[in-house]
Amino acid sequence: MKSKRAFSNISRIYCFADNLPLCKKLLDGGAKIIQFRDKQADDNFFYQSAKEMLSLVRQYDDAILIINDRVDIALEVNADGIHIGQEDENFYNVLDRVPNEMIVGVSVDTAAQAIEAEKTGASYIGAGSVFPTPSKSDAKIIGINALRDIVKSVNIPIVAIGGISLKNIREVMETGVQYFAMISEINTAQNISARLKELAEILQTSPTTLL
Ligand code: TZP
Ligand code: MG
Repeated sequence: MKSKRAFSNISRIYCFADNLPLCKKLLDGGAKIIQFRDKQADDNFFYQSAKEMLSLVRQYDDAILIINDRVDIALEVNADGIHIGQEDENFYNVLDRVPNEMIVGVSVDTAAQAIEAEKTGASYIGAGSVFPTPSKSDAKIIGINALRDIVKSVNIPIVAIGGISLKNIREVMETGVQYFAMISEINTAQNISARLKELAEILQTSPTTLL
């Protein structure tokens, strides 16, 4: 097993951007972990955007950029990380061909998958979808109890994802999960900075040791 770079412990909020202006708003609002996720773009456009987004992210202290799905592009642009799902390129292969310092995140929906991903050398796990989500039509909903099982099953950082909002984030926090990924609750806010601040304040009410 390769020893992977530690996941960021600077923020507990994991954000998503599919374009540069949105990415800038997130960074200006204090976001430190950004995933570039664009399911529609062709490889050329995705590659150009990833390069530009990485240059932007580099202008902000401690901010990191994780690329969704496209391993080759993450390698070409030398992003901080790659995130893959169970249905993407086999993660044994991915872990084999990325440099040691590159973060590798793996989506799981069961504790068994989480244990497997940890054993293989994943840097972190994305666990969900916790709740119904407007942002991923084919998401499997796992619920809070399955999330709690996943949190208990591994020692690498876990990012909870799917339908997390201001209304239910406290319930998610109670599982002991360290990181919280949100697309719609952050990106559709009128004022993204204010929304990020609000979420960060809630998260501070229960400090968790970040992995
Ligand atoms: N993977 C599982 S659920 C999801 C992804 C990418 C979408 C999360 O978006 P939202 O709007 O925070 O529910
Ligand atoms: Mg994927």
